[in-house]
Amino acid sequence: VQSSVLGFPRMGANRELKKATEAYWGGKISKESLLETGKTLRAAHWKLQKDAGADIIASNDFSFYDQVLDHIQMFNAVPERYRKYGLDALDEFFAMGRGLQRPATESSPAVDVTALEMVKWFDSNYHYVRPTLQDQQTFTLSEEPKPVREFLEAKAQGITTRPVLLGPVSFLHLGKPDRHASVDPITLLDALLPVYEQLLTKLAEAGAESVQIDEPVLVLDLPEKTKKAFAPAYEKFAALGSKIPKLILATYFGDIVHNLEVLPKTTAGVHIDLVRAPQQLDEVLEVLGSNQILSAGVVDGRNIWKTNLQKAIETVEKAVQALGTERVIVATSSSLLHTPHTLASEKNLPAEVADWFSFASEKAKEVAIIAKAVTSGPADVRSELEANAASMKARATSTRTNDPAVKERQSKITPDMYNRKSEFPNRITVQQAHLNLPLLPTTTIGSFPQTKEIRINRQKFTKGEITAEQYEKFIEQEIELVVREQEALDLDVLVHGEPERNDMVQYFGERLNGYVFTTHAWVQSYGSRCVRPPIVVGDISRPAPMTVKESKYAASITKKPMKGMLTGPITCLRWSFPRDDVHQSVQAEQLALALRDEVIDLEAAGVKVIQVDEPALREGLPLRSGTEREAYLDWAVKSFRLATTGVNDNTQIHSHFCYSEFQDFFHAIAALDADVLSIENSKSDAKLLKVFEDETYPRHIGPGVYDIHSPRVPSEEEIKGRIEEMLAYLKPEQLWINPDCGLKTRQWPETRAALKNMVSAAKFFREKYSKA
Ligand code: THG
Ligand code: ZN
Repeated sequence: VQSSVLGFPRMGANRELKKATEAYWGGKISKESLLETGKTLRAAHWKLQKDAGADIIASNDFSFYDQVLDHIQMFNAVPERYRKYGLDALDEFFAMGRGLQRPATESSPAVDVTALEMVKWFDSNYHYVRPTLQDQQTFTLSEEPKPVREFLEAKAQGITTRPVLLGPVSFLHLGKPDRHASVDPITLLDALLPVYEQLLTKLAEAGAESVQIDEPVLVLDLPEKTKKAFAPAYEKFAALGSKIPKLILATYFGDIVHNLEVLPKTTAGVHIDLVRAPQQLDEVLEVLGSNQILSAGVVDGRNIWKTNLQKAIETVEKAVQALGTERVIVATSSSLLHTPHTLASEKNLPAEVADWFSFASEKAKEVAIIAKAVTSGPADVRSELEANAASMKARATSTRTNDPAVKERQSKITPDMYNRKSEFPNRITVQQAHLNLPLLPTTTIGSFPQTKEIRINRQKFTKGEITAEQYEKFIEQEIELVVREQEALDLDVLVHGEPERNDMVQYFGERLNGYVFTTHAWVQSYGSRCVRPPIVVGDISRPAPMTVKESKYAASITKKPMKGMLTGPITCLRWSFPRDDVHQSVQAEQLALALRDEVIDLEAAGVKVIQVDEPALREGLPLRSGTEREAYLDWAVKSFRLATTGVNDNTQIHSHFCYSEFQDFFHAIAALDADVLSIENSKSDAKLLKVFEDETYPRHIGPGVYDIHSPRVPSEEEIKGRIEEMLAYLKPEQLWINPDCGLKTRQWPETRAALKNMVSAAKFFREKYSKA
């Protein structure tokens, strides 16, 4: 039995990749220097996995931004609006990832292009860049394709890797037609396959024995035509015989039982996720071709809990009984991209708790141990197995995980705790009187630029170089600055800017019982951006108010309404590493009770508007429709309501969502009963607005009027155009004007400029309606 890792995190133990990439964007380091950092990291990560004992190690899992974007460029599926500038390949790549706005120079014309759409990778907190395809889309293979380059690079280092590719069906299914195109991506399969053929041939020539070809869309409900695409694609590959490497078709994040009839039986092997969907093992074993290998994903690629080795070994042994040792591989459930680099960097975790965790580097060792135990018997790894069993037992029986007071409170939740005091029409009337807002009120989503100064001061405080009083004073000054900026811009509902928060989830995790947090456990979210999810280890409760001091101060220094900012229970849970020993609905309810207290405390402190963000509500949706989805929505909506309905009618509850795929989801958003919603909209081509053709949304709503993920400044005219579009679907009385997400990743000059244009655009329509 061999062991394998499906992919390794790219950032480096100290986020070296993030730092180098941002330095390159900032003009501080050369392209060569950035490329060198990438190379060094790849080499270190291959070696680390090899030393851990993993037999099969992935290459081409590295990317300077996103692996799907790598494929877009490698297949020359770069839209003309980027290509026309004739940029250097790396700059074109980044232009697609994050947009590019650059004045003309003597040698090059001005560049102004927005980013390609970025969407959540299945139900994870990772974002991929969406292939954007044309009606007459053609594909050609780039010269020196990246997977070949990186395979050779590892080979030179003495490691024969297994390159990973995104499969053709998934590549197309995850894509979409470009703005003015109407192509159905999957119909481009015939055009795409020759490119895969060439690429696979080149990989074989370079010496690759096998290739991991990811077809994660097999875990989804697929339209018939997508299902039908598997056979022609994989028959074509099979016909190439030994001209191409052996293919291991990889699926993850769910089961593939509902798609077994289209699972290609001609590949050398199939990888399945047995952490997320252990129940699929029997059925997959049954349909596997007589020579096919099973790659058994038994080490969790999505969470940080130590693997229960005994259980994993039993699962793998079951597969071995059916197939024999030669036809089974022990693997991580998915790429380890979604886990932090190494537990070894964590110096501040309580020792008891640290022993429960396993990050990417430790997981690479786990697959090797499991493979060894199955191959040569437990005696060879006795001490590892004993230590693991002891750790499992310690966690199960720890007092840290169980808090009777929290359980007691959960048992006392009553039905009225899920409802506001009156219905929206009554509430909005008293809120209007209370807040006195103009038509088309303007606001922002909550955060303002996290400047270097803020980061430095936070760091100094964390290191004990400045006192709590000095830090608080600094934060107050920052809040005042942000308030004055917003007053100068003439925004209507202000925010305090969140200078005290590192992250909208981590910050709360650090203030709640039942959580532990890390110092280095970063996970890539998109491009160079990382998050450091706190870890839920036990029952959750709020020892003290978490945000009241800052919001109260902010409200006290302005006459305009101040919006308090909280992260909702589902988002707190989804963007943490949740417990795996208690159902997530229980953890969400505990979070909801803690937030309910916070909401009520904010109201008491004079904060009239409270925004409870749930940007992760949608990504938590089970990937397939059906009863599981309904059950999720039920507890998710309930937890939001539990958190937010404790206030009086005149307190306005806002919520925010970072996505616009509402078609199948609208009823859940409406069921939250939030008074005002702000949602992402700007990059998705008015897709969101189409929902309002069929549905009348009864409450207030602010679809984002510009994309904050890019440094480019939208003009007033551009924003007016957006607002005009919205007014075709929504009444002016219900429309709010706001950017489409928080502004923490932006710089001040562009923020000021964009908001100025936004406020002017809002005023234009406000005047227009007041004259009418
Ligand atoms: N927090 C968490 N998850 C998220 C978001 C978030 N997922 C979706 C969306 N927002 C992703 N967006 C971002 C935006 C900015 C950053 C991370 C994810 C970011 N990170 C800092 C960085 O990489 O420089 C690190 C933050 C810090 O210094 O603590 O800016 O908002 N959990
Ligand atoms: Zn957002």
